[in-house]
Amino acid sequence: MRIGIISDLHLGYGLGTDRESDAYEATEEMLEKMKDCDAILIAGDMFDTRVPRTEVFVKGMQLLMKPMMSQNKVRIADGINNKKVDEIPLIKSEGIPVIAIHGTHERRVRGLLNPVEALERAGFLVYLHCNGVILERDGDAGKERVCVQGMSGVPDQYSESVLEQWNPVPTPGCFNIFMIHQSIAPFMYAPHLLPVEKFPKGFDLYVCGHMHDPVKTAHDSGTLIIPGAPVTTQITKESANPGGLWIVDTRATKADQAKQIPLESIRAVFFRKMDTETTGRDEMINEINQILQSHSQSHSQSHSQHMEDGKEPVKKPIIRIKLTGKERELPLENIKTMFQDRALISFKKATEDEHIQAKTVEEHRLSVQETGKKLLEDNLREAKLDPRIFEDVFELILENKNDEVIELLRKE
Ligand SMILES: [Mn+2]
Repeated sequence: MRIGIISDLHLGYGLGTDRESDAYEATEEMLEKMKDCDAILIAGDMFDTRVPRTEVFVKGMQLLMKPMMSQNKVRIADGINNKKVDEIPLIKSEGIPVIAIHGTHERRVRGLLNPVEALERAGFLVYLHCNGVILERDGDAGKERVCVQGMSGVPDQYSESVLEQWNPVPTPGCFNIFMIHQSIAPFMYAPHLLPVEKFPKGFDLYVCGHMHDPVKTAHDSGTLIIPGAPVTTQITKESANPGGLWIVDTRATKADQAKQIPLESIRAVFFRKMDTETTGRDEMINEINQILQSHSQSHSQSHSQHMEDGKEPVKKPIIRIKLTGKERELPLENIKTMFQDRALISFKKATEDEHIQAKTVEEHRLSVQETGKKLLEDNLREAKLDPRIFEDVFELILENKNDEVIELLRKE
């Protein structure tokens, strides 16, 4: 079987900014490129928020119509660990099955429906959390079976124990896929990491959502893929590899099994450090011009007839400049305006708080909800309560579940 694998789509990311359609366009391109796949896996963070706006949610549904409405020979034959196959209401059973887990951005307090779970109830996909399904297809070489088991995102401090308790094992006679959405060592740094060595043994393919930089490596006797994010949500590195679409051919040899497919709809990202002591306004403008020149050259090589074809014009690249050295008055707004038709430029001052720095200027505009969340987090910290519960507390408050808030705080 040919399995298309994507992750961290973050639909709804950059709402109200120049980048608001980036996630949709990348997802649309990836789904188009998966139209002859037998199944599609989404390894979490399909949406950017746990309760997407209706506009974003319906966009997600419209995107999923494409695989749902195509023809396919694969059927979902069986469930693993209490996944009841006949209870999955897939809209059109001949469509390409989409199998998804929820990510950290979509996780909700126990008892509240998360958006990926909601899509399963509406018939758009199969949702997994500590369970799995077996896909079956008749081919020239006989029946082929692929088993997909998934664990949705849980708070990092519980990831090891949840996985241990679930303890998935490969299904005999199948190509076995294990899918997870967590902070995994050694692929990222976070206070609580799940070491990759704790993954269950014997799977043919390991798929990890959450990390946004793509990776392909060997693991145990199989292959490990981090699909990565097709939209850049954090720009902090000199060179960021865009994530995106991977296609796995279960019949190919291990070396040829997984391939990343290049995407055209992804916005180019450039990151530069500039020392304010040696770089003035003119040097900055020069550097930006150079970036734009090399960008348009490399772009005209790969998509020569783009503009002439009357297709979409090339997306403005993101240029992020980190200012180091002593703080100095520089006409930053002026430079941004100067290039506004050619690039999305943002500056990051050395003195800014690290946490906020990782976002672009547009993203700084916190929504009312985010501001409320921040206030609550600070208050909980001051009251010497575990700030890790703040997200749950905040969500329960939003849902008017006051008794449950009190119960949660009492437990602490
Ligand atoms: Mn993500």
